[in-house]
Amino acid sequence: MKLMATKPPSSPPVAPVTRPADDDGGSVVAEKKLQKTKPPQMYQVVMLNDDYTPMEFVVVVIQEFFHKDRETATQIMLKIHLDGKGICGVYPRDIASTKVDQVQDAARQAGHPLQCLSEPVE
Ligand code: TYC
Repeated sequence: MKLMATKPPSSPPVAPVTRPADDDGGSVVAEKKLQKTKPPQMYQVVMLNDDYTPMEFVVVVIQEFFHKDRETATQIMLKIHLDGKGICGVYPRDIASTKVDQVQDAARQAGHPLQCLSEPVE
């Protein structure tokens, strides 16, 4: 059996179509508002000089925990030796904190006073 509605179904409301103006001068601001994630605050791992830790130990630590080749690790070590401190790497907070722990554990085990710390970049 065929039932007739009294009225034909109404069509759904249609959103007004808006088109961007030819001038797209506002598009950069609009994209910024839609961005939900921002890059994390980064932390630099700073190693400190001391008078007792052997240069070779520092070079090996920088190679092992900061994945630098021997030449780069040696340059970083010498910079720390001459300037008093130097940056070994830059990471998100938890990774930087883990690097500090790894360096300090290795130094303690070897009986060296080597110290490092992490601090926010900028
Ligand atoms: N100054 C140390 C020495 O002459 C070497 C050294 C370099 C120590 C860097 C610590 O973070 C350091 N044996």
